[in-house]
Amino acid sequence: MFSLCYLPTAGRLTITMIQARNLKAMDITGASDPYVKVSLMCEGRRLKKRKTSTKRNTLNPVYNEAIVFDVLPENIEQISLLIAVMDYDRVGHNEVIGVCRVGNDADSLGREHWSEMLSYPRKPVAHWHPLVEYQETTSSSQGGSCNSLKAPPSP
Ligand SMILES: [Ca+2]
Repeated sequence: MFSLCYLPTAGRLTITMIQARNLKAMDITGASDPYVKVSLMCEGRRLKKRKTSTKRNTLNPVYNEAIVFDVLPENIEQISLLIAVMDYDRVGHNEVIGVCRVGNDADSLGREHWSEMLSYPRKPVAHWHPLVEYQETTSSSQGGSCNSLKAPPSP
């Protein structure tokens, strides 16, 4: 479960990772060491990423951690968030437990959550999201309107 909150005047998108439950066990201990990686995406490209702390040996982690991205109002329509729950491993690669997406171009709940956030600016909106298996999407789109995200706010 996470909440989304957008402040149009400040151009600030806040995602608060609240908790997850019934995660898949990735370790032989029968549990996982989950942390959440949030990527700010634009047309298939990752612009920025942030992650939460790692909760050790649990399938029901509680985070209550806020992640903030700067997104100008003129760019909010083009971006989406890729939220990946990861299992930390001391040895070898960290594995993806599952992902979900929110944004204008996301599926059903991801799109509804996003439009609810835009309809109620400054108000955090929280929802549970199901995790799906991660599939790497190959996108060859380059440049385009994403470049404008780096522009400074107009005076
Ligand atoms: Ca692990």
